[in-house]
Amino acid sequence: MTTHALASSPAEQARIPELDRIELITVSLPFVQPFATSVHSWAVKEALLLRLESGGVVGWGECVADPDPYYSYETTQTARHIFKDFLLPQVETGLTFAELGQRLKPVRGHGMAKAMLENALLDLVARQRGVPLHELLGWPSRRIPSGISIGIKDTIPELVSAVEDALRRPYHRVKVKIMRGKDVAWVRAVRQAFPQIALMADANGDYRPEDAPLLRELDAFGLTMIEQPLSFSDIIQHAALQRELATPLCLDESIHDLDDARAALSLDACRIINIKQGRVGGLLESLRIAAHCHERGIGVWSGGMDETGIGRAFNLHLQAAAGFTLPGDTSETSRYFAEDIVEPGVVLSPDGFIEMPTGPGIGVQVLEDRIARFELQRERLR
Ligand code: OSB
Ligand code: MG
Repeated sequence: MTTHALASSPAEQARIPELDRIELITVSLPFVQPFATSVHSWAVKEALLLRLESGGVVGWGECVADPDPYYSYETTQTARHIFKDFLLPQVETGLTFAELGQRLKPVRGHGMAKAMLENALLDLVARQRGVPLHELLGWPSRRIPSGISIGIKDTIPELVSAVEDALRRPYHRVKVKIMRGKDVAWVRAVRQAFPQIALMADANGDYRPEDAPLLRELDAFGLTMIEQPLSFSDIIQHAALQRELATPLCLDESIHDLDDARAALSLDACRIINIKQGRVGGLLESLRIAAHCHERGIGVWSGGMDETGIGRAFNLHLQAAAGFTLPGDTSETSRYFAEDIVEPGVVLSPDGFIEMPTGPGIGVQVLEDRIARFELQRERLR
């Protein structure tokens, strides 16, 4: 298949229906346990949701931005501002998704706000047609191999026991967060306890180029990859680091769109890309990045942003596409929330796979009464 055939989704030519009602809703869901990266620890999931109504059909989108800028410069407030003042004014009945994408191009960055809009429109159109989202995207259903991302812990035994719990489910790959001071000894302990598992580490940009000798010590543990060891803004230094390491590097925060992915690959800055549809401007740009990587033999996988069940469902449908061969970060709902805002939640089969939702659109039922209970703010725009 050519890049074009792989990248060009039937959804590009789908048309935007007349929107009768548009609402932005901010919800806050308590996490079962806090989630910590090298940068910050989150005890709740605050998410901006977009609810679109057309002819009695409702479509949902979720913005993956946090209320704070500790993963990305985008926040729930910047996404609200960009959506209301710059994205929504470009939406017109009858435009194709490809045309809408072109209209949104002049808005620099703000991929999380753009993804929320595209998600809600795609869910709406798929529901109106009565087809599952993966079908609108052009891919048949498949079972998704699941991985898990384990946050920074206080002690090494706590980390080892969290990995042990994950393997009992069983997840297909375990990612552990690392940071300066919680790295080589921590990964060594996990590797010694579980010599055979697919294991990787994610630093969320905590290291500097001069830490290369320390990071090279991780080569001893046969990691599938090291994710985003250096700054979110630095592709060049990742290229230099990749030359020093045997372990493949994976970029997350550094990749905001197809152009970033092209730059990273032409510089050999990584051998794997973590595609978060919510970070790169949506599902259609994700498919373009996946196709570009697939053609070059570069592995991709779907990351996560601890989404509610709405965003998690979008991540699942994306993984129907070719190229998503590595297990992603889509984990079971019960790992994040005691109560979610959709039904059914994500559960692993006994062999560690997730079944693709089968209903129209994202294929899960959005529980509006639950949303009302977790709601911080609701703003009607139309
Ligand atoms: O770096 O991949 C990351 C969660 C929030 C912000 C950044 C990251 C993550 C995760 C968890 O690793 C992914 C998930 O379980 O959804
Ligand atoms: Mg990451």
